Amino acid sequence: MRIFMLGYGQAGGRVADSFVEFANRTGQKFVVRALAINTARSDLVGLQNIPMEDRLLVGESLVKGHGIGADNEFGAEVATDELYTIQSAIDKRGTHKIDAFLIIAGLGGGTGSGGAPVLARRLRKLYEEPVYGLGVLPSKDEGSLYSLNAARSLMTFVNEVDNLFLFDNDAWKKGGESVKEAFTDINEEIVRRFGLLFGAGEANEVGQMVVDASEVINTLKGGGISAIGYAAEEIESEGFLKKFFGKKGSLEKMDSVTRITSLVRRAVAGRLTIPCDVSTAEKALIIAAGPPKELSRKGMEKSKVRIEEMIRGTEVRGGDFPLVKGQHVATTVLFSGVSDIPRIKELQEIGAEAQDKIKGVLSEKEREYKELMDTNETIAPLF
Ligand SMILES: Nc1nc2c(ncn2[C@@H]2O[C@H](COP(=O)(O)OP(=O)(O)OP(=O)(O)O)[C@@H](O)[C@H]2O)c(=O)[nH]1
Ligand SMILES: [Mg+2]
Repeated sequence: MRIFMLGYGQAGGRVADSFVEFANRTGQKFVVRALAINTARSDLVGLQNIPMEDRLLVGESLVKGHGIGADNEFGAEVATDELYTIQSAIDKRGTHKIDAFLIIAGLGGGTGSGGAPVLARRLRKLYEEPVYGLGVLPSKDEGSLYSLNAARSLMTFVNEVDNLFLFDNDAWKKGGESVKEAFTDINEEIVRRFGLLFGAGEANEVGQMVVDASEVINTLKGGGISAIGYAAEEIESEGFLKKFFGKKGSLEKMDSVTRITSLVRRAVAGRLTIPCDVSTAEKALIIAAGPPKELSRKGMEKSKVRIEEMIRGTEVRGGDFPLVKGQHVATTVLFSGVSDIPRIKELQEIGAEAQDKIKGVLSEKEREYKELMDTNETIAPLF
């Protein structure tokens, strides 16, 4: 499907940049245009793949290109002020060839966390195409301000988009590695998963049951939060198979069915973009990618039945993403409208605690300051 990507803030810009790199590297055409929007000039300069003319600095009169330091209310204000500029930047690049918008933002910071929901609301008013969000959740070790920002932004963002994909940095960072060191790896994981989803329907090759953009759109219809599972496996060469199993034939045929069903099982049981209870999902979409002869129809049908038994809803779609020269078979399972997400509860709890603490500190500071000033009654003020 053809996507107009908007990377808002640092995380948003970097992830969008990784998508452009991925699309260029793999020859996929799903990124029609990618626009990076930020209040920090240095973040925009640091991008590597989004063309210079598609990097938009906003809020310059307010913050002089220095970012907004994790103040997401301010981030929302800047976005509101700059909506017209952003909107014209989008219009100038053209939206007639697209199937959907995707607004990507880190929800823990200020610029993207505050700006993304504001932009989503405007885009949904202006365009008929669906507007999706991809929200990156902060890691626990980033502190409670980030959790508070994420909890607040999330609640707004989910209502302003047609569907919100979540990705949890905390679930994905590796042990011993700080989140910052891990960003390159994490962003690669993000684009691999979403690349399969968005790339499907734009395949350059023909196949039996190719996934269409409308199947992705219908799975996402109804809104809420979505999670994605993924698994991949390298294909053994035929020489390898012959050597170990003698003549191929029935063995290989059987194998392609089992391969798809077991890959789908692994995609579901493995780490999701946001850990959640998938049995609460309303809809699901299974995509199998790889060389056409490996994409077993029977394997797909069996997997669809299995996922249907697993989720609350009944709408399970499935299809192929043929990649003639692929060396791997990969499956992606999209769970749409999931409702049991422990990490959101956790963010809300930490956020509420932080909010109380901030209020407490403010009133204490006021009282102490008053006391401090009251003790110096003998000194006359300057004015
Ligand atoms: N996955 C991923 N997360 C990132 C990346 N860069 C930053 N983050 C996360 O995004 C959150 C911070 O948001 P940023 O995008 O840096 O903030 P911003 O939108 O630029 O806003 P301000 O800098 O506060 O003005 C933190 O939770 C980071 O862990 C990245 O490249 N990849
Ligand atoms: Mg920033």
